[in-house]
Amino acid sequence: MKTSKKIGTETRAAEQATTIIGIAGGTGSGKSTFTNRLKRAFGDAITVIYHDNYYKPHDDLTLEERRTINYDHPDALDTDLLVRHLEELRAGRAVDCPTYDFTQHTRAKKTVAIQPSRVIIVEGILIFQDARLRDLFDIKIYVEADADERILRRVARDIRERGRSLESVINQYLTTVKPMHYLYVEPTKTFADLILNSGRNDVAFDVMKTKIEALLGEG
Ligand code: UZR
Ligand code: MG
Repeated sequence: MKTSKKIGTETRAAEQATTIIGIAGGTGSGKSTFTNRLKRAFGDAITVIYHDNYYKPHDDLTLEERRTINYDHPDALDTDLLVRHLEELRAGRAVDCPTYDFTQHTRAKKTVAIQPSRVIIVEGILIFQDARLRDLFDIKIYVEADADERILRRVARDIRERGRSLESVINQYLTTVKPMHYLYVEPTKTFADLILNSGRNDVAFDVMKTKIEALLGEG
């Protein structure tokens, strides 16, 4: 929350009123579930942006080739675009957010208009990896879960929702997801203001709900 004094311009006023909350954690940690729970509690009063929607498109490659890309490396994401969008939103301007088709491993055609709001939640495995993003976040939360629980959730989800086979999930997990998690995701826990226990998050939810209510009620 960039409070402090009024500086005069409309833009600056909008900037001051925006609090950006980053929610990170490994794949399958429950970060989307926690984020969605907050979104359900506040509806249109808050905005949620998923870094997952900012995976770079690879229209020049075939589906087979796209399946082999390392999506757990920071370079797989168009973080420049996300940073620009957050700056726009903080300045009080709406943005057109890309969307992603996980079954086809590419950007989907439609975009979603995202309106500026007082509270913006940004969610993703690698959002604390980028220094520019870290600087944009007023509150950083890391959702912690054991690796066995994360892979179990991931298997269930990727088969059910992302059109994968058990074999492909296992293969992807061992070749990229797991090594990249320990290289790029887990070390960013150190940047978190709050580390939340995935399996026991009712208290954390209440704390964040109270905090957001206070932010929305302010001035
Ligand atoms: P969450 N991912 C894909 O599987 N395919 C893509 O085209 C783009 C991303 C996966 C990515 C990462 N990795 O582990 C996961 N791989 O989406 C992040 N391999 O999403 O946090 O919701 O699990
Ligand atoms: Mg998710």
